[in-house]
Amino acid sequence: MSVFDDKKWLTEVFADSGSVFGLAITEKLDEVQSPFQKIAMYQTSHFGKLMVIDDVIMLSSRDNFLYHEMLSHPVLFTHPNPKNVVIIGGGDCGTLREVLKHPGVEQVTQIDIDEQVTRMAEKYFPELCASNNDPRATLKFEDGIKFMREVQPASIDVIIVDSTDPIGPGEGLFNRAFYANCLAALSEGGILVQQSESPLIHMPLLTAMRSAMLDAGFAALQTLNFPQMVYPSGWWTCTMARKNSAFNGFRVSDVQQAGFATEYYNAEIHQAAMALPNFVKKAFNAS
Ligand code: SPD
Repeated sequence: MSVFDDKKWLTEVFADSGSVFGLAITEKLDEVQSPFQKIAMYQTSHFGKLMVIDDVIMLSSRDNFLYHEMLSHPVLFTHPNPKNVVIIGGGDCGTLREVLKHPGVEQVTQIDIDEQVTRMAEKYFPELCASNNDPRATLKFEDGIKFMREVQPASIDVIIVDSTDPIGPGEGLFNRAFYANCLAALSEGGILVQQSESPLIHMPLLTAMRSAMLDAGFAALQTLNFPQMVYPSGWWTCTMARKNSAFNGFRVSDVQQAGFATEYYNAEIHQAAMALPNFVKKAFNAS
């Protein structure tokens, strides 16, 4: 729930943790009500443009690189040879841009239910959409849950779920049935990665996601943590779930020799993101 008040502060209230996050706004730029959700755009004083969906902050120009890089590069450098990648959600195209930096990726299909998110991103975050015309990219605007139910089994190497919180259209992306369809869609050794909220204030959701992934039949899980100022608590995670086999590190020398630029991600960050605090390990072991 966020409020844009007449003092030009946009504040998002996190009732479940009794906390609030705010950004100074200089102008409301746009608002559309799509068939699925309300999408608003703001100009902030210090964080560039800001996209808010159903009153929940999605991304800012200034710090989206953290989330988009961490949702893309760790999983792509963990899989031995990812060629076919599917992004569920991700309509702002920031994750797509990162995935397309990998020359070995041959095909990326992005499925976001709401075309309006991409149209708004093209207008207000053109830098994130700069690679949308890459011949390897296909943008579909349809239900990602249905897509995953119907896609050819064992045809995808990496699935990235870049969704909203588990409310509204994103709700069905956080349960066992969806994960079971992802598992079937993945090729041998394939990996699903999903944004998995804050370790500090969303632990019940994070442990429920992990349990649902294991219940669906995934062989191994790995949760990575990273900073994300504009999300609740400023501390966020993504969780990787692997088909058939355990996690066994990542391709460190390929990261070090990657011929593309990143702002946050590197081999040391990847290593550090895998380190979990004791309270997180305890919660995972207990669930
Ligand atoms: N609390 C908001 C979490 C939103 C996560 N997804 C954002 C999508 C950015 N591509």
